[in-house]
Amino acid sequence: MDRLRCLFGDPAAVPHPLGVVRYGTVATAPSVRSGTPTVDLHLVRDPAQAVTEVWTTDRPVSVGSRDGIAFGHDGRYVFCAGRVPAAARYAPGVRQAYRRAFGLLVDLGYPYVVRMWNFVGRINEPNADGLEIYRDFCRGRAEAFDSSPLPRDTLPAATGVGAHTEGVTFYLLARRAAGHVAVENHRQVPAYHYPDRYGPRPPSFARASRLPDGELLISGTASILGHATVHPGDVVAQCRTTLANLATLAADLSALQAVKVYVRHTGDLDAVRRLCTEVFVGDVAYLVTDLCRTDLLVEMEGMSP
Ligand code: 3EB
Repeated sequence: MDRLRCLFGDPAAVPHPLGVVRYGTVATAPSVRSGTPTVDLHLVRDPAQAVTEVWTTDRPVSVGSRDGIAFGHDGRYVFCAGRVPAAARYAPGVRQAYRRAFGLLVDLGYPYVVRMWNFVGRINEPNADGLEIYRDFCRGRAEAFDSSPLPRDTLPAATGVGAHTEGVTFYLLARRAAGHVAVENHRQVPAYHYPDRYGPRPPSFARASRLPDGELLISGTASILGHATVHPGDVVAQCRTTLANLATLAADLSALQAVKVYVRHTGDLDAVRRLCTEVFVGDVAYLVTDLCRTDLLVEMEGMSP
């Protein structure tokens, strides 16, 4: 079928993994391991909560690495992962790493980026200039898109959350062929139009990407209406708003796959899990980490097959 699939489990059980992301207790630079591009993200404190995410289309994969970016591609899709080391200010390193990744996509012939994930250490802390590291990251990312060699018409769906190790790790999925559509959410201002009270450059992402075969890749989604956080301090209400935001993108939330739920406070996990199990049917990964706004307590993403 060649459709893009994501599953949580053992990569060895997948015939042709495009890329593997291990959410666990250590961070490593992306590399090709056991024949597959692999990246370890430090998003878990309790090893029992570790999750391995595997992307595949069931087609044979060619792998490699260049400029610290590990990649796997199968003729239709490429998975790439890169890392920006800890720094006093992130915009230059993020800009450079993104540009290297985009250059690689051009050279490999997969210029249509449909989905990106960004894991930002010390996300809510100030950089050397006092700018919040998430905002610093957004600046570098926006600059990379400003001078991107990629087709300029759409931004990818994305996730931007914290991590327990310093530095920025990112991974992405891109297509060889055009044809995906960026989707916005009428309940939310497009993130790339957020006012500058949220930072010098707005976040560069779309709310979802609709692929030509029908898959819908949904960005990290939070309790934001218009551009404002709603229900600060109330994790249950934030979950309900987030689920309503997801429901405007995907008609049937119970069909979502590879759902990841990022929770700021360990103490909120039980409440979040209770609400999510009422809605999601497939595997759900719960990850405890800081989020891009200090008033956000929960963020959710998934893929509609
Ligand atoms: C939001 O809607 C919540 O910076 O890549 C969600 C998804 C969020 C992606 C990003 C940020 C990002 O603004 C935060």
